[in-house]
Amino acid sequence: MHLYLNKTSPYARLALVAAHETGLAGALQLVWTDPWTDAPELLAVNPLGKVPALATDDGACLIESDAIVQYLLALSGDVQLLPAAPAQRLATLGRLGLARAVIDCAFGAVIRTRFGDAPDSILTRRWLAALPRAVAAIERDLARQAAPDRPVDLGDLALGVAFAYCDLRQPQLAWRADAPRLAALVERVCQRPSMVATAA
Ligand SMILES: N[C@@H](CCC(=O)N[C@@H](CS)C(=O)NCC(=O)O)C(=O)O
Repeated sequence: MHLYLNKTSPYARLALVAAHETGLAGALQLVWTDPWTDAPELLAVNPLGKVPALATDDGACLIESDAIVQYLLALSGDVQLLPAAPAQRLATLGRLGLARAVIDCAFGAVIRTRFGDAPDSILTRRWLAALPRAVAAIERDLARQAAPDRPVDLGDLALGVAFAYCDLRQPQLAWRADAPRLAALVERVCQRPSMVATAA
């Protein structure tokens, strides 16, 4: 299988982290590409020209990080990262959703500015203003739910990816100040081999 990705994409990183966590990293050939250049080989796999994109050995193409992660979980038979029991699944998906939303806002603000929007444009300000609220919600969620010795799941990995990206691209967020539980979780997640191997 070929995984098209670039170094700093948090979406691509989440897919690659899932590959490491499920033991499938060795089955992937990584194709490093700059999605903004519309490279024909990327467009052949993802007509939208975004990373990550996965091409299977029999020619199927899969786009969108969530879909790629789901496929890797199914392929590996992993049952821990996305627990089946409804209560646990709800908790995992809750963290995953918040993490994905943080990535969308943090990345969206970066990319709008990079492509010429004023840093104080309405959308950029809206997305950046959402980030501290998301941090507070995640901190409340962790206070309510998380058993400290709970196995790491997909929601936790996504939080690690999301806030590592914030550290890289939105350092002014200083999200650790009011979120000790989130800080501890991200610290723990970032020490995992999957995160170390995929650091930008
Ligand atoms: N919803 C997509 C987002 C992917 C995405 O926006 N990737 C960025 C890199 S971080 C990209 O390739 N952008 C190129 C473009 O939008 O043309 C996913 O979850 O995979």
